[in-house]
Amino acid sequence: MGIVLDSSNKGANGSSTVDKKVKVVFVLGGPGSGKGTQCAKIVEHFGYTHLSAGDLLRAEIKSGSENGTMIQNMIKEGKIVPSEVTIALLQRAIHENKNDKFLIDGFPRNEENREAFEHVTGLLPEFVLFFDCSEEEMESRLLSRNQGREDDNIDTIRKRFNVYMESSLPVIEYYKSKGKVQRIDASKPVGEVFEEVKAVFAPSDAKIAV
Ligand code: UP5
Ligand code: MG
Repeated sequence: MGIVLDSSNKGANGSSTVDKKVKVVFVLGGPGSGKGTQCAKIVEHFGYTHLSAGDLLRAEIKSGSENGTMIQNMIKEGKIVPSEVTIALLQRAIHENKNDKFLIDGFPRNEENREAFEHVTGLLPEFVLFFDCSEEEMESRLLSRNQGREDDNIDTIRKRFNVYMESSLPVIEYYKSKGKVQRIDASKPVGEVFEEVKAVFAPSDAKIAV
């Protein structure tokens, strides 16, 4: 598979480790569980920077990058893009941002993603926010999203669910075994879900109210 790596994500000494001290929270959950929706609210209330791996990959397609066609084909098939591509995009986004706390949404999606990210960046998540939602509810949300996403059709949605069950749930299980998972019941209305999310972030991280 033709993967083109961009060396611009590397530091001056050629090392690819993230060299500033940053705090990372992984936001995981099935397709349509509400990761993006809740991340926007967390940004607003708790001052994190939101990095959606899927959004970064879609921007890479739009930018006409040499990896664009490969990424587009993987997304249409609901497959997981090679780690080095996604990690390079995440690393670059972290480097380019002055903030020191990041929500990484939709990544890592398999064990290999997880291991490679740890190895390349040296970063471990503070915790993992897990949006737990029934497949029935996720499917209905995706089918009524209407934002023109090429993967929001029933064929691709089924493939995304399979990949989630087979490859992504084991990552959540891994973090559970490390005591790092904060499970949220994501099938409730947006506001109710956020009440649960707030309880995870507040009070330690809350912006000081004035
Ligand atoms: N909605 C949200 N919350 C709701 C609620 N509580 N009640 C009712 N409706 C709710 O929400 C989805 C829809 O539901 C929206 O219309 C929203 O209004 C409504 P959203 O917040 O967008 O859910 P999210 O979990 O972000 O769903 P998304 O479709 O983005 O999840 P995926 O994980 O499938 O998509 P992602 O963009 O992360 O990845 C897409 C593809 O990119 C993957 O399939 C894969 O091919 C590739 N990819 C990689 O290869 N590697 C990566 O690391 C990341 C992605
Ligand atoms: Mg999303």
